[in-house]
Amino acid sequence: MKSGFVILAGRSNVGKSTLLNALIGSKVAIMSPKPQTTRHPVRGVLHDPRGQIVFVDTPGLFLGQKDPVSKKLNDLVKASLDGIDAIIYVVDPVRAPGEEEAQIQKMLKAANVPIILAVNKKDLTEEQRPHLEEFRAIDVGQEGSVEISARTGANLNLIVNKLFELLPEGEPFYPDLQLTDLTNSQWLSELIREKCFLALNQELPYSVHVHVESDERDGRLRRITAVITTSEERYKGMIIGKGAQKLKEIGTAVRRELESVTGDKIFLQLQVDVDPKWPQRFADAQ
Ligand SMILES: Nc1nc2c(ncn2[C@@H]2O[C@H](COP(=O)(O)OP(=O)(O)OP(=O)(O)O)[C@@H](O)[C@H]2O)c(=O)[nH]1
Ligand SMILES: [Mg+2]
Repeated sequence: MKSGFVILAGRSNVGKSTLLNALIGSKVAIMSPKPQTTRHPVRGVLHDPRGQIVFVDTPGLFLGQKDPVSKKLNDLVKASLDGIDAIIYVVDPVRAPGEEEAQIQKMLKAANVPIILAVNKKDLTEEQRPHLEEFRAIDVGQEGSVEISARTGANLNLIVNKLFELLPEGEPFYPDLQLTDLTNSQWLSELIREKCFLALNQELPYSVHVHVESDERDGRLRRITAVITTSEERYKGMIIGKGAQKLKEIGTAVRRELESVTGDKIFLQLQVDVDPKWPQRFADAQ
């Protein structure tokens, strides 16, 4: 049997988390059209007759902001390259490569780990992927290149086959049924954060942190209370919205998804708090 750790690396918003979920066949990581969605290196476990692959989804490298959260996220990406068996380098031919891509490639070349280049979003037309040729031409010394769609699952089997060739023999790291290293409460916080990202405008997402305060079962009813913390008073107003409409929209989206995944009836109470120090606290806690 084979086993090993494989990291998903690439700049922000290229589809790493979408790819992780598609590879695992279950929603382990949250996804959104906004940059910097992923904040923790989330693990997803693929169980296969050939062995076990532990995929590590990372925060995208993001040079846009100099706040403590972004800096910490970039450090996390670099640190997670330690002790892994292979890298899937995910790129998005919709956007021009630029400085972030150059930095990632420098990091990857220095890592001395087998790389598979995954050119994502194959489901889009060639016109929608104007930078396809530039990305096809990337040479980071990769073992192979695959054009995939994380959204439709196209060609993901080619990645998995290649990985089983590359990975060492070894015992599985996780028990048979375990798909992720996130606890229920961590996953729940992430789900709430995803719904915030989807409901809110561009500048807000980096300023949102979610903590689940309680999660109790009462027969088939599950009662959850969670606090959404943001760094400024004006953001709090935006999250709550006129007549609490926005917060209601976020709550409904969380409840719907949770009910469909678990089959439970969900009672969800969301509260919004302001704490200007949370970004620094987040960075310190990592
Ligand atoms: N058309 C298309 N869109 C995709 C595909 N994969 C991901 N996306 C979209 O790209 C956006 C970003 O996806 P994520 O999976 O959150 O990207 P990420 O690389 O994890 O981003 P960060 O966590 O911010 O680093 C989302 O809107 C996805 O729906 C794909 O194969 N095709
Ligand atoms: Mg992500």
